[in-house]
Amino acid sequence: MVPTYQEAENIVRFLGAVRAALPDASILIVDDNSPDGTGALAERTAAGLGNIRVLHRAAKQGLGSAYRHGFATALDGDYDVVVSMDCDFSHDPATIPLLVKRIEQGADAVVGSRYVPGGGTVNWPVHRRLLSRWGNRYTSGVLGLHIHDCTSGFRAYRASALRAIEPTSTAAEGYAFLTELVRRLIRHGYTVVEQPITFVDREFGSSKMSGRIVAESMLLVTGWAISDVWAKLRGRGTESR
Ligand SMILES: Nc1nc2c(ncn2[C@@H]2O[C@H](COP(=O)(O)OP(=O)(O)O)[C@@H](O)[C@H]2O)c(=O)[nH]1
Ligand SMILES: [Mg+2]
Repeated sequence: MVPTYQEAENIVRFLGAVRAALPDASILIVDDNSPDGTGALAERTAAGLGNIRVLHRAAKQGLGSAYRHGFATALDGDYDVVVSMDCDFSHDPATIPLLVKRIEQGADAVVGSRYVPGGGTVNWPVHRRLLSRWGNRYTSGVLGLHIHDCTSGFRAYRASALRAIEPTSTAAEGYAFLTELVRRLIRHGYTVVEQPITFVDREFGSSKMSGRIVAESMLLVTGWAISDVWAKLRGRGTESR
């Protein structure tokens, strides 16, 4: 499941690379009517490669919304594992089999992680690196999660676990959506593991990240942390009564 917006320079090569990495996988593209024609290019490539579906949405509605739509569509199908990733080659298609293998070995979800030994980022501007590294430190710290890269979109999920946490009932517009899924998986008692990845900044096209998305993530994460503390206090209160 791959959200795309303005990825005309990447989409054709990307679809070929995913097909080469995992020939039997069905590919789902969720495109928000990219003005550069990404959706049409995906359709044309799909006609050649087969087993690729393209969801065409009317307009840019944000990453969270694209993920909700894409996951709902994927979960409607009869799949055992759902993989999500970006289209800009920051996530190496050759790594997909490693993520899937860890699900086969027993994990319920696998997060491709930049912030565990063996993982890293290449060519990312220093402000993005700092923001991501410290944003993730804050997130896992205040939410008490053992995952070091809660905002990585390169993941594999056991379909039954993804279905159980109801991704469509989330609300975030940006990458806080990804943090929310990790939080829900762990709260449901699912096994979430990290697979080290090297995240390489895109060569073509541009990032759609914005200050608004960063602010949303900070606010949501802080709100969840406060509600955790509140729930704990109330829990204690009940016990002592
Ligand atoms: N459908 C859809 N895809 C999006 C949207 N925003 C970003 N994407 C895609 O989501 C992935 C990650 O976005 P990107 O801009 O590379 O984020 P960054 O890696 O954090 O800078 C890429 O495949 C984008 O094309 C959106 O509003 N709608
Ligand atoms: Mg990117």
